[in-house]
Amino acid sequence: MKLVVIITQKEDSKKLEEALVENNYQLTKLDSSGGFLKKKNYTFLVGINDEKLDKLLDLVRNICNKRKEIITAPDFSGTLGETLITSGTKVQEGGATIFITEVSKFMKI
Ligand code: 2BA
Repeated sequence: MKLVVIITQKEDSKKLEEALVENNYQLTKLDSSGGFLKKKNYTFLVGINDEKLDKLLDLVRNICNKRKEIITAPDFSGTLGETLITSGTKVQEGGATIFITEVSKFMKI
């Protein structure tokens, strides 16, 4: 069994949630935000049997918008380690960030 953690942009989250439910995936949706851009995003926790993983990844691929380059907002500035990040910094966003972990035990009590 796997626990799949999917971080999506707000714009894609509703569609993804609907598609997961339609395709019989059980999920928990958490409000979250990125540490870097501080923008609201959503994190899905999806527990699945291994054979459902490929279909899940296909759904995410089809729904979550492709990664694109954006320029940080004019009022954005801060440090990241020793790097100063200022307005006008280019970063990639969109798509989804996915962690796939092995579940050693699963139970409902
Ligand atoms: P944020 O942390 O707000 O990051 C937004 C985008 O800014 C990232 O997009 C990436 O392109 C850029 N970025 C983030 N940290 C950076 C850094 N240290 N140096 C340069 N650029 C940086 P994505 O990679 O698509 O990430 C989207 C969101 O997914 C992130 O929002 C965060 O909420 C989550 N995420 C991504 N990687 C993660 C990780 N390794 N662990 C936990 N959460 C992660």
